[in-house]
Amino acid sequence: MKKELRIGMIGYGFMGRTHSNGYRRVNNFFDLEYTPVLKAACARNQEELQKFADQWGYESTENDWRKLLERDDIDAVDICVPNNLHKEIAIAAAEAGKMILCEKPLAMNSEEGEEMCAAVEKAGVANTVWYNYRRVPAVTHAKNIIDSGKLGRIFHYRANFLQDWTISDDLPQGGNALWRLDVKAAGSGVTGDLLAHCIDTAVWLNGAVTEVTAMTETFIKERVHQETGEVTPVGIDDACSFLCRFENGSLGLFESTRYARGHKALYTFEVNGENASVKWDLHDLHRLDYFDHADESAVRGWRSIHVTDSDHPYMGNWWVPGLQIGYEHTFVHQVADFLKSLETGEPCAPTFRDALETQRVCDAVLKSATSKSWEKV
Ligand code: SOE
Repeated sequence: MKKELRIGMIGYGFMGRTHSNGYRRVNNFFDLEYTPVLKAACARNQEELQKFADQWGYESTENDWRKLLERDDIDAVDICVPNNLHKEIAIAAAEAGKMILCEKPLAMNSEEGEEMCAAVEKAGVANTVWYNYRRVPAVTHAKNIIDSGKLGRIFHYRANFLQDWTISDDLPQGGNALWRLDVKAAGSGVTGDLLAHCIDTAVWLNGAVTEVTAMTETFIKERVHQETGEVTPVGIDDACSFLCRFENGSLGLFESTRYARGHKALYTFEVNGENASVKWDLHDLHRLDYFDHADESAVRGWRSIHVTDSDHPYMGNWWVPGLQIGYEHTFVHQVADFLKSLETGEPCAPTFRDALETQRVCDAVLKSATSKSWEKV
């Protein structure tokens, strides 16, 4: 008989679906002591919520997250609402003794993140933040290769996250699905939404970022607000590029935009070391490219590792070598790792404290874009 982890899901958007899919599928593929039980889904719009609850198999619904936190049949809450609500819900959930799985970014800024860390640490509740790209097998494989020392001294870390979905100037901001364009709900634009992913991976693979210099741009200055119908100034960064230094002496170059026509979600990174390099591309997510200078010159070149063998990270739990998995599996992996952490008592990274580090880099990036100078993290 498995132990139950009774989930209270707050929100029902894109991330509510990816996480629910993770909870539903995890025990089919991973052998774990725990099983998630979809106890309740919570949101204000009952009609939409009921559709979501029926589709994913939640046993009940709540329209007020405070009520959800009062229930003693909920062990863990999953925060899948806009960023401006993360802090209040997370602190209340910690005080209610609930475990917390929080969608990225952790918070609107690092001050909020600090308070959230203090709350979960004081309450001693298990916590994690859904930086899912760490759990693409090829990305975890890159981490293992770097940690084994194969690259030697690292010189460069380069990452991009490019999209094109906000180019139209008649796209409204705010409200359902478009809250990412409203600075009051999101805190920032591409920095918190997209670069946060790149920073989380970078810090995980290459260590701490010490200082940054950045530029941002808001190409479309005013948009209709979906909730009020009024034309209001746009407060988010539509694009952001920054240079940085890492604690290990390497140099970083990051770019993100929602104005790269032709790119829908192109997350790429490359790490160059003295002996070898690795590079990865979300559009070809099961491959890790690797170049090793020690190869005999006649055959030296970039090799494309198809990360689908059963001894590659996570892959032994899926099909047979050569057969791929995709984006949604990264969320299944995160649930598996969270459930495993309950068995072992080890934290499930990235914890709130780990994600606070990313938040600090984001804050320094946004500060540098305004001050036009280098900023320490
Ligand atoms: C925005 O379009 C978005 O959905 C992000 O919010 C996600 O975190 C990213 O993985 C894909 O793009």
